[in-house]
Amino acid sequence: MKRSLFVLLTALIALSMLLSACGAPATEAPAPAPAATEPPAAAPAATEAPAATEPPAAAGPLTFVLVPKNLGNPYFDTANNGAQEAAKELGVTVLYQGSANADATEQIQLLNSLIAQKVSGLAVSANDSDALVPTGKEAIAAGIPVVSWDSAIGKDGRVLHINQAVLHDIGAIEIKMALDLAPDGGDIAILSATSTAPNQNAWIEVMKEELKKPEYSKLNLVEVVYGDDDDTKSYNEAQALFTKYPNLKVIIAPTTVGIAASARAVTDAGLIGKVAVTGLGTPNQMREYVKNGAAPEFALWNPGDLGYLSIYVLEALATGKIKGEPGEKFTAGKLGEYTIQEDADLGVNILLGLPFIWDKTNIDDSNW
Ligand code: RAM
Repeated sequence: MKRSLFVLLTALIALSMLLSACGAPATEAPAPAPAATEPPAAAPAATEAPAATEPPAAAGPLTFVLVPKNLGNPYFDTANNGAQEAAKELGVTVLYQGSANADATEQIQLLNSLIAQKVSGLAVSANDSDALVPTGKEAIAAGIPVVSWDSAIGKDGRVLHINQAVLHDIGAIEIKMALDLAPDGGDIAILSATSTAPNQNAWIEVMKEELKKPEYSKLNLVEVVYGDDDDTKSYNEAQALFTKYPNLKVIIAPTTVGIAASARAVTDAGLIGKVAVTGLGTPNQMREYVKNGAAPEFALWNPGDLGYLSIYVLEALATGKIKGEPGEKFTAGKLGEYTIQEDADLGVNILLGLPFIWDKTNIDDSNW
């Protein structure tokens, strides 16, 4: 990825502000990014969230579907809580439907059935960027607005992508945390989600670029492995890393499933203090591992806000308030005003804000 020195410097400044807990909007982001000065609050729990298997309403008000990579992941459940909050405010119905596995083929089958049911709009966290493009195109041709959120569908298969944080910041913050945890350097490994996941793959590319910087020269990336956002597979992959790399110092897991499984594996193997885990996690899943020292610090944005924003965008598209063109502005309830932007990596997109770091000083401040 080509970035100017200016952009690198501004990203570094944004990062250092984050790390000193006095964040400000990322300077490279044209859209307003809320400052990450305090831990993201929980979105209220959904009281009337429809069951995942419930079919969309046949007629009447707008029915949107929030599609995660897979079901059974607290990260996506939290996003759904935010989506249900937006649904109530907007007077629309939001169904939460996903496949059992984080698998593109299963996800495409689900999307085809939702297109056939003529839902009013789709918000998808993609299991594969390219594979979902024809399905997204088909939906758009059928008059169903498609946005991706969390993990992007290729540019032609969605109107726009709702981006959780600046891509570069997410990768860079993870390498920064790895050095915090292994200041003398050593072997590090990445335990990711699926090998096709567009979001994790983009962050891993950034991490590899970051590792070329002189300040990270002591960190030695030995392998990238995939736990498929499946708890058992992620746990087993973490264990295999301990065996294969006896001097492993850090596992970076850019997935909420992988980081929790890795921290549990470190704890079970009695390796706390020898191998540290970091990456992207949810506070409730990571609290015990922050406290026992297996995962002293990790980062994330607020998935509840991401789900909330996705539904506001979908409603604005479905009702013609916006067309999904760069420069258009709209207001997303409690989150305030956003401007649609366009960049080389993500095409047309909307930026939620900044990632946030949790450690033992603030892990009890968030309950989601
Ligand atoms: C998992 C999923 C999701 C990702 C988070 C960080 O829950 O892979 O796509 O954004 O981790």
